[in-house]
Amino acid sequence: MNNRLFICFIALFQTITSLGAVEKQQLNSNWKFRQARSLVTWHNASVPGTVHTDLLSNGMIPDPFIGQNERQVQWVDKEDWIYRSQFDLDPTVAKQDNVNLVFEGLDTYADVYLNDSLIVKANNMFRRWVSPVRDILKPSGNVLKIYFHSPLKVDLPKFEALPFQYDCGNDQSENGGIFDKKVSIFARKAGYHYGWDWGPRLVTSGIWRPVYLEGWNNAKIDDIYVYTVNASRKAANLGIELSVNSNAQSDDCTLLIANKTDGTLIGHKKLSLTKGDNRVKLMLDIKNPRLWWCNGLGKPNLYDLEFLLKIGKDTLDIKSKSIGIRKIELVREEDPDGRSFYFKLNGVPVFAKGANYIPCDNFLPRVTDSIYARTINDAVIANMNMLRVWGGGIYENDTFYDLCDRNGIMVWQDFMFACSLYPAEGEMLENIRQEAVENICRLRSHPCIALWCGNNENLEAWYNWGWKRRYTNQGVADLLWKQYDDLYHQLLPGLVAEYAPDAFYTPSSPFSRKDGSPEPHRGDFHLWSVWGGGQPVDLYNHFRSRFFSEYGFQSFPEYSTVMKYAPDTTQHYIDSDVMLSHQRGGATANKRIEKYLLDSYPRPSNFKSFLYMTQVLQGDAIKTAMEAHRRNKPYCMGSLFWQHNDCWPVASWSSRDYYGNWKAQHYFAKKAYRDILVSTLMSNDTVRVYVVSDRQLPTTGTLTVNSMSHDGTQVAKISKKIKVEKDAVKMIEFTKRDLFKDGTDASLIVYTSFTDGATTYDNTFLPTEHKNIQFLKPHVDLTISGTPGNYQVTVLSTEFVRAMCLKIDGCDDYFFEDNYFDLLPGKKYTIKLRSTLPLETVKKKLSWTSIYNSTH
Ligand code: BMA
Repeated sequence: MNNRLFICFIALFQTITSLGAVEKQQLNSNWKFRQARSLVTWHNASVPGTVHTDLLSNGMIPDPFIGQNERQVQWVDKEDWIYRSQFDLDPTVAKQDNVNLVFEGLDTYADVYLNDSLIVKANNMFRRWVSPVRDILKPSGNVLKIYFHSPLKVDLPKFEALPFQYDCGNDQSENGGIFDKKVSIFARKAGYHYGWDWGPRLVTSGIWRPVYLEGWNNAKIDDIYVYTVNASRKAANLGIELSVNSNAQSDDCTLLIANKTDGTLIGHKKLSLTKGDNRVKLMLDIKNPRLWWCNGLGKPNLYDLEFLLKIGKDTLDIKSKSIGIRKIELVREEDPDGRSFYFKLNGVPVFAKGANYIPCDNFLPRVTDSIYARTINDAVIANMNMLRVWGGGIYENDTFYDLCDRNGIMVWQDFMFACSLYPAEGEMLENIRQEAVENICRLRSHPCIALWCGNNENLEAWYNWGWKRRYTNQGVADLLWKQYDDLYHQLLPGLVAEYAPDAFYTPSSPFSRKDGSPEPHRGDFHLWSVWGGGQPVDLYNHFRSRFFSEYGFQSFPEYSTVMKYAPDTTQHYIDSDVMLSHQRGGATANKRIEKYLLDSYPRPSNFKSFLYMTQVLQGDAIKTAMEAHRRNKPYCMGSLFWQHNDCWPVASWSSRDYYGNWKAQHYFAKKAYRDILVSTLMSNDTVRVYVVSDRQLPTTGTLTVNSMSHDGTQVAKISKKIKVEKDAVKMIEFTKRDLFKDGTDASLIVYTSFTDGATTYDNTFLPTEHKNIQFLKPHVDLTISGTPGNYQVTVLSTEFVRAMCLKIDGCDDYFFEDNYFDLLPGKKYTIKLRSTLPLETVKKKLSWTSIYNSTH
């Protein structure tokens, strides 16, 4: 380390506060809004916010998430709205030579006036809007006014003008009262706002991200891009590119880069700036770097860097950035099986374990940092290493990616196009180009970003959903394909290559080749034959693909959640109006859940039990898939189920409901995604037990297979010492006779466990369908100990308890570390319970159910 530079750097830091870095003035307060047509009445508004949430907090609309209220608010998107705020200029900002007004996000068609000058005409919610306003600002009494045009009114004429329709099946235009006029594809706005098969139609408008003034003198750092050129455990080579905006020509500039943690200077460069935008490039060598690893493979090490821009002795700007040193590659190689699709992190092939992610709310500004933190933490504790930010939502907030960086969650990032064709030409294509450049630049330094993907299922729709054939007019079909090709095969990959050359791009998900249907042996695949196609869950055991980027199964949320949207208990049956309006997967979806359930499980005894049973059904189905995918490693290298979260309370494919409650599926994922999985599969007379290891070293341990009856009578117990190679699958075969002796399948449980001495991994396997099993009435001893924040619940039963589910009735503030677990006869099990409730309350309100209890 260079001592002279270090001292100079410390000196710089000491003077920094007194020097003019970029000054910010937040403009998120003091807002009012009104319907454009109502000329007089202004109401209080929140920024960031939406028209809907402002109407709601002013008591002007009912809560659209309750009952069928969504229907009563459909007028909102047909109106224009005006937002207005008055502010005095901060003297610190007033002193600056340059002042920009920055909107981090405007949803969507918005004319912005500052002191009556029109300064922005926004038309894309995914872009930032920056406008130089130094000359328009006054010291006091500035008026900022935003006119939001109804997205429907703007886009309907575009629809009417076309002789054909763009396919966009998820747009619930009928619910919006505009018949089949699907206009969502004309707006660069989150697709799910127009409704989806898990979401309501709530087409928002508003200042959905923060707004502020930023002022600076001379020069400021606009953007910092840090990427890993090479990384090994011994040395890393980083590329750094800065955009610096300068007022004037200057030859006396310096850029300093410091490691904030220890104050060391790790890079510096003399610069000569020209007026306007400057690109500054440099390389950094880091010895013995602490590499960024994903959850499960190592620590997600980050370096907190500080970038200082100086002219002569004055510091002009200072910016911080946390970076991770890592290489992520998407490996697409021809091989004897077809074509691979897997990720390599720092040279290590990674089996991707995770889920698809949608926005956490229909009203995006309501997603607080703590909701983001919980959402990512729930991925981490379920042993996930990847989330896919799906293309019908948004490019997420910075907080989301910061959390993924810090927690080792790799992000598969879709561009915001899903299940639709888009008019990608002319101004729209240019608008998309800007959107893509901005978002690539915003996200490109995040170590979590693993892949950019052009769209969700648009190619599949073209070839497999009959879209190509539907356009019988050849001219129209050619035009649509040209637009598809221009966007996903020309524009977006070109922009990724230009602005994030270290990143990987895939044109669509699923994808095998440009000009054909997705093929499971040649790329990523969405498996919807189970659920959508009505095929039995067992198909998951046999259907192979190189990477499952989607598969899913629906359930209802738990009773406490249903009570929030359906407080009227007369609505508690699956065909009721409210239950149907909180099910967007099609008219038959609730029936489909019921059919799958009754085909394989005993009949639940009441509505509450039914909700619970659908979660067990869903959990069992997705567990089957997760385990099958992992058993198929390395042919298959990824399993991302649909979906990690909900945007409102609803029956859906989510593993956690809108309120963050874990469904059975999330608990099952936590187990199925551990670094070692023990999984059993039976066919004819053979029982195969697989031990799947994601560890990077060989593991030796004891595998035990224990078959017993539901009252605990042991039938057979076989233990073996085995060695599982690193990152490999070991299979051990038994005959049915070995394990079951003369017992019948229906009366047995197969309990498998693998222990390496320190940790035990286990699983239960029931050799026959639930509906054919005579579950015994469980006699459970339950004790609770501990103090608020840290309770232990111990359960012991003389009979096997399938999918034991603990709840604290009427309370929200609790989390069981494990739930919906199988309790073996005679085996004590202690579960940690996090809750701030007093012990007495926990004791009084703790209840449990199981398959037996829910069906008798
Ligand atoms: C997928 C997604 C979504 C959809 C989900 C459930 O294919 O891409 O568009 O919501 O299935 O049907």
